[in-house]
Amino acid sequence: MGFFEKLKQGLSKTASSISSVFTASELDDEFYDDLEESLILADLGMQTTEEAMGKLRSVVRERHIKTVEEAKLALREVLEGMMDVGKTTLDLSTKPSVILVIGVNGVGKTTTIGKLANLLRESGKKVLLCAGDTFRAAAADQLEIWSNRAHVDIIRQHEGADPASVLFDAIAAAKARSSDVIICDTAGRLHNKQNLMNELGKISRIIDRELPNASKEVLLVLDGTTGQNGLIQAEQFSQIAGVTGMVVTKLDGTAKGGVVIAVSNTLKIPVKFVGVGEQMDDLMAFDAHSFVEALI
Ligand SMILES: Nc1nc2c(ncn2[C@@H]2O[C@H](COP(=O)(O)OP(=O)(O)OP(=O)(O)O)[C@@H](O)[C@H]2O)c(=O)[nH]1
Ligand SMILES: [Mg+2]
Repeated sequence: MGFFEKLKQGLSKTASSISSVFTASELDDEFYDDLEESLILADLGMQTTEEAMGKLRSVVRERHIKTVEEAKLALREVLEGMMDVGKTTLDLSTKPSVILVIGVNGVGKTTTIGKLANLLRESGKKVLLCAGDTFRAAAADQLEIWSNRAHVDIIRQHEGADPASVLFDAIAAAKARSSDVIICDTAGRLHNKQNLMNELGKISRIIDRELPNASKEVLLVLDGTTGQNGLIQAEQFSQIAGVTGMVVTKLDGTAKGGVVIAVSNTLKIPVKFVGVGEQMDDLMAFDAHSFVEALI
């Protein structure tokens, strides 16, 4: 199955409730009410839904749109525009570059790192994984399994080690081995914001000290099935960590796929990747155009 088909299949639950709205015969109040309701159900959230509805009404007015089919195309355009909040590609221009992967427990950080490592290796990059989640005993083991699957190196230490020290080792190894990209896993503990802030701050300082001119991406992972709740958590995370991009996972089979639009529109941070399954090739570079086409 191609990527677009996979995305379309993943989003089918979300898409089906929206598409029924477009079987209406007239662009009347009932149409707008139904559409608004379906966007909220798709988990775009109140704020993003209201903005989208307002924009759609203006476009319909300005262009003298008369048919439901034309309104559908206009809605796609509006939503695509709302997701245009920054570059969706990674900046990996230095050797090495660093990608820090952060997010709440269980959202799919480690899995995403495995998939991303594979994608980057396939594109010709020499990748080094850093087992920066030292909080949980099995975390480094899990990352090591992914490093084997993706055929990339890994630097790890014992459980309970200081994540900044693991990263320090990884940076030294990356320099010695001429790696192109270091991808660093982290523990996701939001229940103690201060701890988290301290830990991420320490990690950032190590990068700034050891690789002062390196390109640095901070990817915040969000579980797409958690919808608006996940978005609130993501918002808190994004305030403390200088996030440069979002990854929305578990879009396979959720009815809440619209959260991707809410994420870009409310956080004003571009979604860079989406996860559509648990396998190695289930991560795709995000493309707003294909996304709205699969959704609507
Ligand atoms: N269906 C589906 N499952 C996913 C996806 N991404 C991750 N998962 C699953 O989500 C679960 C948690 O993934 P992890 O990668 O361990 O999440 P994490 O954020 O590293 O978790 P912690 O290390 O505990 O904070 C695993 O069972 C993954 O297989 C996805 O895109 N689709
Ligand atoms: Mg993990």
